[in-house]
Amino acid sequence: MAWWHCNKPTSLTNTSTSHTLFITIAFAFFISQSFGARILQPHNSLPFIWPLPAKFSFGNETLSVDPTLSLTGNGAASPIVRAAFDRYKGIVFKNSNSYGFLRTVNVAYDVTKLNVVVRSKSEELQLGVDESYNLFVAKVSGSGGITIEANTVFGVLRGLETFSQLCSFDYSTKTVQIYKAPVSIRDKPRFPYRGLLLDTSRHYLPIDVIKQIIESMSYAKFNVLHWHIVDTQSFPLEVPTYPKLWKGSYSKWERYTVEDAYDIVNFSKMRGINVMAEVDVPGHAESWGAGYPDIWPSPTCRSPLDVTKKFTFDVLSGIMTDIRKIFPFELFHLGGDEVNTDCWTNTTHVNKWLQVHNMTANDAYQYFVLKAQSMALLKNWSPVNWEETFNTFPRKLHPRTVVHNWLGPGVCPKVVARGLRCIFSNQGVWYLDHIDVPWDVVYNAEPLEGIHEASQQKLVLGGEVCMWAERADTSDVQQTIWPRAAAAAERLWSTTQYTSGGNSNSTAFSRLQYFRCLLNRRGVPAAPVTNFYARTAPI
Ligand code: CP6
Repeated sequence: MAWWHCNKPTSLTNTSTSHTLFITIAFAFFISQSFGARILQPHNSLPFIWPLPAKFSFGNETLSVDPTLSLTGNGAASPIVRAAFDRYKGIVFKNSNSYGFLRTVNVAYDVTKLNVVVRSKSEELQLGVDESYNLFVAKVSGSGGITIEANTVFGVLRGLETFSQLCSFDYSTKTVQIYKAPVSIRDKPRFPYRGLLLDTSRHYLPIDVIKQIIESMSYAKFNVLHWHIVDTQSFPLEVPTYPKLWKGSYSKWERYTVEDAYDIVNFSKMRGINVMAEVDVPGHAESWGAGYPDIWPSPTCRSPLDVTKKFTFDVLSGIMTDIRKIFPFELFHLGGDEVNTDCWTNTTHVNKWLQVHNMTANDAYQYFVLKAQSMALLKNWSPVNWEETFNTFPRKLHPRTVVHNWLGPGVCPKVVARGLRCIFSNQGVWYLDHIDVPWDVVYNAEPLEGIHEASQQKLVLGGEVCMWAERADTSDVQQTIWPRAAAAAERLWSTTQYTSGGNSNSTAFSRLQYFRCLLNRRGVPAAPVTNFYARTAPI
């Protein structure tokens, strides 16, 4: 027997259908008796919106929504809003539109208009862009409608997602309904940076798959795709200035053209998602040498890149110049992690260079990272570096650096104490490729742990879940990302009033199961919330 089914949970079903409610409660009781897990226990105080909005209130009315719902207000002038409105109509009215069976004439729908009011005309997407929105649903006689108010179109996108989660298809009347109207929601994100790392070097991911993942990210209100494009294993990206670099791809079909990269950035922007590119140096870069072997210290010493040669930095600079045009996001990730300098000291010409410059191998590592930073800064990027750079030379990093935590807890407190910004990705809790980490461990990870001063808390930009791809490819990447990425998404979006302490786990468990079903309904192959590897059932 399936021990979770995708029925509408009791707290959002129309409570007037009391027989359904009774059966659901009876079923929940049966489950709790037989399995000891009260997974269907209703908790009516929290709506089934993932991630939870900051503030909400609900009434007790059920409203039907017109499948020819029209977009009004000044938002209709924005191509970003119009495209999103069409996407969400496709999602919300999926069932009712299938074969045109539903006649829309002679049916009086309660809600016929979606009014979008956007205050700012700017459609520039950057870190810290205003994503707040208000969402009101009410039955106003004659012109019943929904209103989304936001300062930017990106706030509207978040509001449309929430709107879509309020709607459900009622199979008896074959209409889309919103329960518990009137609805009033005032929402904004807790953190400005809510990221997912995709690794396209260990396994190539086709553009269509990357787009599916970006689309699903928008369902959980993520706003940064950290594209770990190249690494030791392969170099799939086209770089016009150094065209032999993508000789390091696995095959000539497993490549991204410049046009593909633009396409990904534009597709993301339409969903309010920034793309942060990563070019990880000086380690994790062996594949560069497939096209340009001179960039290796020697044929047997291939990592880290040759720190002694001007050519190495010419290639790095060429890559940056080419991709700066593609990625408008102000953050650029320069890696800097897991650098083993043994082969620098063991290679004759590098060792000699170290002596001439009176440097240790560790000094040369610092020299490389800082040189890469200044190149990125000249292109008006803020550099992001993995935490080893901070752990090794904390006082030398440029003040605009964002330090990316991964090794363990307690790093962001040290980073922000030095006045630098931080992104939380502790590998013990937010590395999605660690498939034995259960959803509630992901959920309970707290980016602000150990940081008490408000001024320091502000320096934590947010966090990122990482989908390293050594052991995952197109066949399983989405079910490895979801649903656990959603647990982090709520941590990053919603106030701790709901996500921390007390019985947050028990309410989150069934809400997350519901969100996972929503992903499945939308065609996203999200795995069960609990599974063979991570089978915790809270409570
Ligand atoms: N690749 C790169 C990786 C990892 C890192 N950087 C990594 C290290 C350890 C684990 C998972 C991933 N595969 N470039 C570390 C940031 Cl357990």
